[in-house]
Amino acid sequence: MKQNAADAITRDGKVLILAYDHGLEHGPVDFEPNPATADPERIFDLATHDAVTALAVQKGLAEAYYPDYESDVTLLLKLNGTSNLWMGEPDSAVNCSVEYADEIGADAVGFTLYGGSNHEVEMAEEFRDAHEDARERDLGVVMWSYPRGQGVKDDTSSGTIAYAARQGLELGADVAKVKYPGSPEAMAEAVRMAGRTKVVMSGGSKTDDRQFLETVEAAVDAGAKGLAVGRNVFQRENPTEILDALERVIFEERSAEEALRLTREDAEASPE
Ligand code: FBP
Repeated sequence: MKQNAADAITRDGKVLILAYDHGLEHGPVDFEPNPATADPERIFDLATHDAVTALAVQKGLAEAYYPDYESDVTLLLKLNGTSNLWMGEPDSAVNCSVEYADEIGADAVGFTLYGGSNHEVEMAEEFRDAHEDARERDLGVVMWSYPRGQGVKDDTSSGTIAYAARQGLELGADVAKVKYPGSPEAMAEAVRMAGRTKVVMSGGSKTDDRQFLETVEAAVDAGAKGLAVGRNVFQRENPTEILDALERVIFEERSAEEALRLTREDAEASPE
């Protein structure tokens, strides 16, 4: 069962998760660069792009918008999440049950684990329940594996990210989403530690097209299966163009350079 549970959120074994839980996790500040993106419909529309294998949202957005997109978008329901207003040791409230995620049409569930936080034990126990409930329903399981808190000195060091990826494997995630550890070698080590769990890179804050695509290329070359990205897509002026380029890097295994060139040529050939 484990090897097939995540099929719904992959394409040719690769993954491109469009993440849109920022209104909860970071607040409206993340919509400022592109104010129209405060409207969830914009992002659900984007998620119909061929490159997107799943859209990750919280329960409220799924309830309100997913009924209009059921046939065009694969739903990855994020089960926990906390606002930036919370100032305590990293923790994440469980906002949705697996049963309810399944009821509203999720193909997979997502769960954040803050390894190293003083709340790690409770979070891992909550993950256990979520994981086993998801297995009963044959839903894929994606772990946002983000070591942070008192036990973590450097949350993107090679050792920390390899450990984060390994936590995904040990605890049963189909996909472990980790931050880029700064070099292809460190990413390759995370991939090695994750074994049969697919590693995807977290998009992070917005960077320029070339820098972003080159990092994605490096991660994919190092064995990552793709990307889970929010701001680096929806904060751009033309999010569809960057999805076109990501499709070329992740699914067609082209270089960042080539993907950029082809995407620019397409834009010139059919200007809006
Ligand atoms: P980004 O690509 O914008 O970083 O989005 C991915 C994501 O994991 C979101 O799902 C989540 O809201 C955010 O990053 C968490 O970011 P941070 O690690 O800064 O709290």
